[in-house]
Parts: sequence; structure tokens; C-alpha cells
Amino acid sequence: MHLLPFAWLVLGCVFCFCQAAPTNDDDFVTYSEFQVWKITTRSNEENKLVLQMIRHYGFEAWKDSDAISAPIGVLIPPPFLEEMKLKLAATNISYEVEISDLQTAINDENASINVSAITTKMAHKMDWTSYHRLDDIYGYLKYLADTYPKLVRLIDIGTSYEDRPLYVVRISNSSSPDTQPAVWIDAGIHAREWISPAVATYILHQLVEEPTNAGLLLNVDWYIMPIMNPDGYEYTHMKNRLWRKTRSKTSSKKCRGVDANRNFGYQWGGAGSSRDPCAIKFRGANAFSEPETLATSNFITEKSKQIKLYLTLHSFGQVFLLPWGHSVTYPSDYDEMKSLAKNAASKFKRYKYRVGNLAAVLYRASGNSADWAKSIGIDYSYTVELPAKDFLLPASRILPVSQDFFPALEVFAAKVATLKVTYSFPA
Ligand code: 0X9
Ligand code: ZN
Repeated sequence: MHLLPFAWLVLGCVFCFCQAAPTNDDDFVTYSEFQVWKITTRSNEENKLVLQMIRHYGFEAWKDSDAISAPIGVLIPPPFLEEMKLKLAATNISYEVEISDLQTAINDENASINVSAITTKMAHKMDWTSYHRLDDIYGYLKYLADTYPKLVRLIDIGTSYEDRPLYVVRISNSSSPDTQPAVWIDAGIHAREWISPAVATYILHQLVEEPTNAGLLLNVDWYIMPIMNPDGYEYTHMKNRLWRKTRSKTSSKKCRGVDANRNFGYQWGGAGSSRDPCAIKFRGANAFSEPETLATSNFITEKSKQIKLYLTLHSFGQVFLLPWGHSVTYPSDYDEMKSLAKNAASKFKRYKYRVGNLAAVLYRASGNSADWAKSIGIDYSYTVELPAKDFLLPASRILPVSQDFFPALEVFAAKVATLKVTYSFPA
């Protein structure tokens, strides 16, 4: 059943910072006539007023920055469009309609599908001109491991809530892998941020299949997990394009899923996370309640002497975020972390990124993965918000975004290659 716009009225709390929640979780969610507005406030008072309205109606804010000057993106269901227009006009607050019909934008996003690979029995179906389903992505990982056995190992680190495998790809040209310093990259923690797994698989492709990048493998191992939340990812393809969380059952019968980026076990439960299972930033019943975050953290912990740099890919915002995210405080080596990120960001030609502390630049996010990685002693830990205007990004932008991002890895690899692996020998 497609939920018609008027059904949102009947459902009562529609968007209450909650994930769009159809009555039946198997329903396809349409965003027909939903709009995304960019509201710009000019003073503290205006900012407060807008945030109050968002809270009052239970709308979802797309990037609710703490900074007053930052425009607030708001997802507005059709029944509230007129009322919001009038309210903003009455208070003289300006806004732009960024997306006038969200479902059309969703339909257009991934319009081009890779027909050639489907019809011509290629070894894999991966390309970077469309967003792919999980099977294609996992098929590509297997293809890489089969085709380049000396370089690539596919590591199954566990299973998701719905029993899908969780894969990490190790790339190493060392005769004794696991002894070199390593870079970790993960993507797809948030299901709807499709550009993130797309960039992660592009990175895999470049590191493994492009001989001119061999220098990046000198003295450095790579661990890449292109999809940390495969259940959520599939759900965004099949049912609800804007799903963010995992798909686990919660204490609430009507609301599923945990925000995996609030579920890591460092400062879990603090500011910027919610105890409400229906909230979009639901932290889970306890730290690492999700099989996805638990398996990932176990794997990283096991390799924590080797992994020197943790990079987690999100969208959107064009920013490198540094710990801590749980509060506006800074690790003692913040300046060192920041200067490396600035160097990396200086490689970007097309899209300019900001570099800064997560809580200061954006908002607080207790239980996020990058804070946790830093807390277990990984020297460099970054959250990257890739470029996009919002959570949708036309597939034609996958390549430009990926190509622009890739050179940053040279800076990271060069630094990591100079760091020593600290072994803990058994007594
Ligand atoms: O809220 C989040 O989890 C991130 N933004 S997003 O729009 N991609 O959801 C920002 C915080 C992430 N911070 C770290 N992982 N350090
Ligand atoms: Zn995210």
C-alpha cells in the first residue's frame, strides 16, 4: 500500500524526529508532495522560534546545526505546508523551497540503472554511475577477493539483525599482513546516506584495481567496511528511502531501529541521543545493543594496535568532524588531528570541506563511532560528511564526489605509514 499524503494527518505524530513510521512496517512509504525547505534565521529569537515550530509539529530537521547562522533544512509533510507558509510569513522569517516534491527527487536520484552489466554477464555488476543494491555491492567484494587473492581478503565479521553478513575488506600487499599500520574506513552506518557506500566502494576499486595507486599500499594495510548497516540499506531501497537506523525490534511495538551512530560504547547515552525508540537518534537499550555496532567494534578493538586512522563516511555537509562529539571538548592531540585533516581537505578541488570539532561545528552526538574509536586509542579519528545538498544526491554525482575525495587518502596513507604498530605480545 502507498501511504497517501492525507494519511499522515491520521497518523498523528508523523515525523516527530521519529523515522517516518507507517502503520505497517512493510508498507512502502511515499514522499509524494513532501517538501524540503531551507529556513534561514537572522537572530537568536528567530532561530528559537523555528526550532520550536519544528518541535511542535514533530518535523524532521535535516541538519539542525547549533550554529544560528546555518540554514535549517526541514522536511515538511503536505498537510502542514500551508500552515507553515502562513506562520513564517507572519513572523517574517525567510525560507526557500529546496525540494518541491520529495518523491520526484527520490525517483530521479537513481534513474539510470546499469543495464549493460545486467544483460552482459560481467563478473560483477558494480559501477559508479548508479546506486546499487546490497547484492551488487557484496558481489563486487567477492569479485575483488577472488580476482586479487594476494591483495584482498574478504572478512566476514558477523551478521546483521536480519541475518545479512557484515563484511570488512582487507587490502594488504605485505607478505605478512596485519603487521603494518592500517587505515580503517567504514560507510553506510546511516542507511539513507547512499553516497557513503558508493564512495567506499570507489575507494576499494581504486586501491585494488588501479595500479597507479600502488603507492598507497606501501607500508599500509586498509580495512574497508562499505556497509555497516545492510538491513537499513536494503530497507531504504525497498520501502523507505529516508530510513536512517538499523532494523532491530525495540521496546516499542510500532517503532524499529537504533541510530547506530549513537550506539557505540563511549559516552553512550549522553547529549544528542534519544532514549525514545521512535526517535531518529534512538541510542538503543544499551551501548552496542546492535549486532552491527557490536561486531564492528569487536573487530576494530582486536586490531586497535594496528589501526592508526579511523574514517567514517556520512552525508551530507562537506565537513571533516573531529572528536569529541559528545560535548564541546577537545582531545589533547586535537591540533595534530586537525592539521592532518586540513592537509587532506586541501587536496579537494571541486568541493571545499570545513574541518572542525563535531559538537562545535554541528551538534552533539554522544555514542558516535568516531568518538569511540578515539577513546580506544586510535590516533586519528574523523567523521566525514560528504558533499550533497541533502540526503538525496543524483547518481550522476557519485563519480565527481568520489574522484574529488580519493586524493585525501594519499595524505592519510603517508601519515599512517610513519606510525608504529604497537604489539602486545602474550606474557
Ligand atoms: O548525526 C550524526 O550521526 C552525523 N550526521 S548525519 O547527518 N550523517 O547523521 C554527525 C555526527 C557524527 N559524528 C561522528 N561520528 N563523530
Ligand atoms: Zn550519517
